Amino acid sequence: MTAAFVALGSNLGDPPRQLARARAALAALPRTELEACSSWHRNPAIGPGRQPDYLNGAARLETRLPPRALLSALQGIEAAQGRRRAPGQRWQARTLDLDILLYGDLQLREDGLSIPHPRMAERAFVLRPLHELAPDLILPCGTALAELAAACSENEMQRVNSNPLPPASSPLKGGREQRCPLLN
Ligand code: A4P
Ligand code: MG
Repeated sequence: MTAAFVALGSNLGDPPRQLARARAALAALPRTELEACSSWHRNPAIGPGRQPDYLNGAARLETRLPPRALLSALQGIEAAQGRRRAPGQRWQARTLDLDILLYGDLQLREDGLSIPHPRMAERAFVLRPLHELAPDLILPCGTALAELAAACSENEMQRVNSNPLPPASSPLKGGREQRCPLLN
């Protein structure tokens, strides 16, 4: 099993409902366990034009799906929740966005798949929920997540859900340093 972190985002339709459905869909993925899910954080959209605020969060999976299969599965969940992509347009408002942030210690730059997610280190809406799940995580490049999270501005982040999943007993809450391991 490999520990993978997925970012969830939504700013069209009914974001709380879509993120709740996305969380359920992640829990139902084949060869995969949903280990933990962050709170949701409301924050302004980064992108062109005027867009509704986003609701963002993060999830920790343990999976036997290879990275490309995981990406396809995530895109299937997006499509099932009405995600429409306008060709050539980035950062448009969306019903649901599911990005792979980390997949074990993998560092990959390929056509259509980059891991770690190339923009994760500069985004409070990614770092904040990820830090909630894994405060002691060291990224594959060697940087401590806590350092990045402390450096980014969280002024406009508003936590809207104080009922994250699960369990206080999650191994990620233990305070020990964690190197985004390939678990077995
Ligand atoms: N792709 C490459 N690597 C990955 C990966 N690690 N995970 C490819 C998922 N997909 C990956 O993504 C475009 C292509 O990226 C896919 O075909 C996939 O093969 P997309 O979901 O179609 O489009 P996108 O999300 O608009 O593009 P991109 O470049 O991933 O956008 P970002 O950088 O993720 O930004 N503001 C707030 N507040 N909250 C947000 O969540 N999100 C975005 C999207 C912009 N502004 C935002 C938010
Ligand atoms: Mg995406």
